Amino acid sequence: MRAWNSPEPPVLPGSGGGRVLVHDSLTGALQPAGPETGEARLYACGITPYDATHLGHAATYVAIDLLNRAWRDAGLGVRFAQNVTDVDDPLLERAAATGVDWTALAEDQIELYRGDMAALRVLPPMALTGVVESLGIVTDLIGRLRDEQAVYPVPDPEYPDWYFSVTKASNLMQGTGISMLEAEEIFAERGGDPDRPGKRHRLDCLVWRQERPGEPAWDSWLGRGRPGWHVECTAISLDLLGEEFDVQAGGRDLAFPHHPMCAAEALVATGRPMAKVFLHTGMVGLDGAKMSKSRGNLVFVSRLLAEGVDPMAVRLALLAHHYRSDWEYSTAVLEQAQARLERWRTAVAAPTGADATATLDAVRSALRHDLDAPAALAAVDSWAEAGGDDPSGPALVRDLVDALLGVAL
Ligand code: 5CA
Ligand code: ZN
Repeated sequence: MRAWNSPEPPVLPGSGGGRVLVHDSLTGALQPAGPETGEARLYACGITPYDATHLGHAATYVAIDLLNRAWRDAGLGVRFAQNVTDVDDPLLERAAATGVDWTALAEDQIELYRGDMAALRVLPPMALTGVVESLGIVTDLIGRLRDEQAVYPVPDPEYPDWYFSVTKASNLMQGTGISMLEAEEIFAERGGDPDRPGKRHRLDCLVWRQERPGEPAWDSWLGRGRPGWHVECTAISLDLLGEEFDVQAGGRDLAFPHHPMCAAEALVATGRPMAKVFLHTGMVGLDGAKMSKSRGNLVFVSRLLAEGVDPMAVRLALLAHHYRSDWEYSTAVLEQAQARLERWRTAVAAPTGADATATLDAVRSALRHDLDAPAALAAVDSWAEAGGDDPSGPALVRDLVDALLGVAL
């Protein structure tokens, strides 16, 4: 399915060359992300289309967008893929609870998401790839796992659902820093079923769920049913990006079990882990709790925009926090961003300003060093405060803020 449109970022003077370093969850250290030249391959886990797009989602996608922009500025092409989990338990549960058809709910929410991403000037992926339109790709990948004896149906006469055997992969716990007990707890909280009878290992994850009454289902060699969650991202990312692509990205709530499950499946299917680097963003909260659909403490991008808030102020509010920190949204955060946006707009509208070559260097190197947006904002703040008589300063700042930070002034 289509993504959304976003203007091409301007090309900045002196761009090209240089590496982008990001914190990698696998090694727990800063790592160069992407190749030195050529094309970087990025996969960002997409939304499950209900309750989209809250500020937590937006913060994650804006952070990933900084990587995309930093890569382009370094002269790389970017091959960017993103799924949409358009069939899964939470979506079906919400549709059932609200009496809405699940496909209509998904469609509405995907459209809302597209509008929000475009308004926030997030550069689009090549396409949004839904699970429903990718069933053949998913069942093919499960077939590759079967060839390695890494999937099996549970011996349940009524619902012989298929599971991935985590013991077939050596990398499941790599970089997670958690014990098996903690892993089981988190697995259970995030859609897993450690207690399902007939599983060979408590962490084995569902790859194909047989049809239940009232649930959508499709025919396949695994029986009539639908895919489990993790395997969709493994299949879609490998199909669109190839083996061992550069970065797999998402919020920290995907750091276990989602991304390790994908990496484990990819290792079994291809002999290589899914991605070279795994990037995880911090969680945005409201009133002391992670902003999440299940808690219902959500602030929606579309609601702020409908209230007349400038999307660039929303983007600046998100960028004011380092992508790896957890933070709380509040109206004060938004007000500070609005004030900053006004200061910047006033400064770039002036006929002259301070020389901005050092500002460009500072913003560029802040972003190349683990996407340090707060440091980048501080550099632009200093430029705006300084003032000066350079007639090329304002235009350069307008361009660099557009290209690197995605903020249109
Ligand atoms: N469809 C799956 C990924 S395959 C999924 O996690 N969907 S989601 O709609 O729940 O989340 C979409 C993205 O937003 C994920 O990267 C998730 O980690 C991130 N996210 C969700 N809640 C928050 C939050 N409160 N703060 C920051 N990021 C969040
Ligand atoms: Zn995913």
